[in-house]
Amino acid sequence: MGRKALISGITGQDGSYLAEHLIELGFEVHGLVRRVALEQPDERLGRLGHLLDQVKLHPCSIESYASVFSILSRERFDHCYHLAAQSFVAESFVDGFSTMNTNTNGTHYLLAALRELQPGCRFYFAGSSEMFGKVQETPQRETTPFHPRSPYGISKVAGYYLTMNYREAYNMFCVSGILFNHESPRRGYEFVTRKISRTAAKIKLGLAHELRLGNLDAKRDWGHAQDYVRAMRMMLEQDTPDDYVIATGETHAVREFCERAFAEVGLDYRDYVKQDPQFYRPAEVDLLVGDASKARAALGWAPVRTFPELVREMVQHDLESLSRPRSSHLASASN
Ligand code: G4F
Repeated sequence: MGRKALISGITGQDGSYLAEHLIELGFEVHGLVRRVALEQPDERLGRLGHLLDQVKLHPCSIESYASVFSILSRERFDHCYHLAAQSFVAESFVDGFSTMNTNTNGTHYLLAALRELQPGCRFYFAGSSEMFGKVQETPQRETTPFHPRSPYGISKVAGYYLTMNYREAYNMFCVSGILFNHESPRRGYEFVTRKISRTAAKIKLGLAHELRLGNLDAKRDWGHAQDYVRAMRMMLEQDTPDDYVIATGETHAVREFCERAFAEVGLDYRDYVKQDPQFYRPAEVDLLVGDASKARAALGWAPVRTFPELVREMVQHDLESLSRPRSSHLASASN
């Protein structure tokens, strides 16, 4: 019998790469999606277009325990990857209530339903380097104290401790991956890397004339999402459950991402990037850089893509997709 995996958030960047990875390994892959995604597949299932005949999608609201319980009472899984979340940090300052509700209760509902119905299913929680927030040490590792700086970061700390509590209290195989920023051509347009790569490509093609950003001095440890989903699966295949930092160990400023992305299309970012107060956050995370040596030693995980390769891939993808005729470019809008 092949193994079965359930992915919440399968329509997102990480969910789509993880689904591909698990299918390649022979898993039967199921995904939880909002009903509206099934009603508007062209807009909402874009990243899964090439996989739709290989995954089974279940309409589900992770904000409803009954909805989660109902799916888990119908299908049994070996792995459950909980990636669904309101993941845009800036939005969490605008609507902290729904961010906390979706991210905290969604995690709790899945854990509680698994405990009730299939406690042997291995559970992965998408933790985040945003939990370190105002960092207490550099680089950040599994033992670094948390100091979240946004409702999003706080919701992830809550999810992390819920996951740990189910592991300790009920002896379930529950782990958190503390993933640092990870990007790709499938990244949502609201995140800074994709906003930069897309707008640099637009400016090059004469479709935009400037790029408005917030804090250019914030530093992030940016890896490639395709490398990071491998680590999620590896964590669930260990003998004992544990939490791991996943990061490249390098940090770069937003300004440097701009510099490289614009250089990729032969432009100087200083001629186009304008700082705009509307994109500043009420509390910023100034510097993130992770130490993934535990994951390297225990999982044998290491990133493959470098930072310059990541920037190049994103900009070239946006340049190509924007250069295509309108209909085909819509089809690949969220690749
Ligand atoms: O791309 P960002 O929005 O990502 P952020 O806030 O670091 O969070 C991402 O990574 C986390 C892992 O550490 C995930 F948990 C989370 O879900 C998400 O995927 O912003 C990166 C930096 C910030 O310092 C922000 O202030 O870029 C700065 N920035 C400057 N101008 C901007 C902009 N960010 C956005 N989104 N848009 C701007 O115009």
